[in-house]
Amino acid sequence: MANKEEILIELENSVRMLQEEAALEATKKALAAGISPVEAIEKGLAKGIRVVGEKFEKKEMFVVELIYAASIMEQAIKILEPELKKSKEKRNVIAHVVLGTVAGDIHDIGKNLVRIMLEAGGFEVRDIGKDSPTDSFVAAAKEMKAEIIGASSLMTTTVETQKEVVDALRAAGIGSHVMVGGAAVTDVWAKEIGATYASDAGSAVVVAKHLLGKGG
Ligand code: B1M
Repeated sequence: MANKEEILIELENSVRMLQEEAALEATKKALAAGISPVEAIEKGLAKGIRVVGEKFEKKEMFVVELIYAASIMEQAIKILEPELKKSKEKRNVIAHVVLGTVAGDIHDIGKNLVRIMLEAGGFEVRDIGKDSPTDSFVAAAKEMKAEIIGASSLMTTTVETQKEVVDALRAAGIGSHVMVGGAAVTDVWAKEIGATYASDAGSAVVVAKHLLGKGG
């Protein structure tokens, strides 16, 4: 049986080389070997898809290949999802979160992982999807009386829209915490726009609890 390191490399390589069957097999192998789904994603699948992104940027891969890599990743996450959600017990809701990818940005794999992890961590999440108009963040925040608003952005061209979300919330008199994340986002940017940065799905839970003064 392959060891943990080998399986993580298999996960990374199969996504990187667009080998769908191998990626799904390696994902099942990871579960059988007791590798945590978060590790399988962060140290395997996601590393592979980021290499695809770099190759796309260098024009060594086409957009169809980027789309195919994303579909492999999504299928693999579906296999991991039940395990990801396992820690979700019946308990009181810690707080309410509105979560979306900002307008102009259709990337949602990372945002969906953040949702799964927040839900598993005891938060009630209203996922308003990808390419979400700023008004939708404001409307959902009001409706849900959300303590936290999460805005994801993967592109340098759409991070500015996170600021628009913060400004629109404040203009509507909503003082909820705003958490931002995504590949194009930094801690410095988050501070600049009056939000809080979370680097990955696991730390989004820690950051969300911290914002509410609930440890983590
Ligand atoms: Co595109 N894309 N893409 N893409 N894509 C990037 C982002 C890019 C960096 C690739 C590159 O060129 N190197 C580049 C952006 C460049 C820039 O910044 N300007 C890019 C581009 C250019 C584009 C298009 C414009 C390409 C085109 O059509 N010519 C187009 C965008 C159209 C649009 O949005 N208007 C496009 C499309 C796509 C696909 C549809 C093919 C697909 C997305 C499918 C989907 O999401 N359903 C795709 C993909 C897969 C990528 C890369 C390769 C991988 C993204 C991903 O899923 N990563 C990406 C390269 C990269 O990110 N390095 C790229 C895996 C995921 C687990 O990680 O999303 O980072 P991530 O999420 C993490 C953390 O960031 C964090 O937690 C997650 C889990 O740990 N996190 C949060 C995310 N959101 C958070 C929110 C939080 C907290 C933490 O709080 C609220």
